[in-house]
Amino acid sequence: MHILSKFSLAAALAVSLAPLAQANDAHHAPSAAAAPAAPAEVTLTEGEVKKINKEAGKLTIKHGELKNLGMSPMTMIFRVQDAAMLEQVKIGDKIGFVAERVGGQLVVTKLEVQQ
Ligand SMILES: [Cu+2]
Repeated sequence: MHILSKFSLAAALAVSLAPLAQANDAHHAPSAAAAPAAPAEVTLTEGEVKKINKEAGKLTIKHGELKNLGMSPMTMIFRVQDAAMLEQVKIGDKIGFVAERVGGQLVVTKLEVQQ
């Protein structure tokens, strides 16, 4: 009885650890991949460019709800992943963008100017 319960505990642990390892892999993939390796469909959040700071590589965006960050609409500063993004926009532009938390900072990882 004692041995049996030990065995089943080990088995249960092995089963419960397996999905955890997979989840970790999945979590690491996007942060390492600035490359277009992930074919995941991305939802763009609406925003309006309020300020462009090329020296600091930052954008002030009045943004809609950011579901992936659990953030309500507001105006705030984001770092941009690629300095070229700052050349794409001008103040007042309506944009669609994706922001992610990278090393404690909010970074725009995708940006499209809306027509
Ligand atoms: Cu915000």
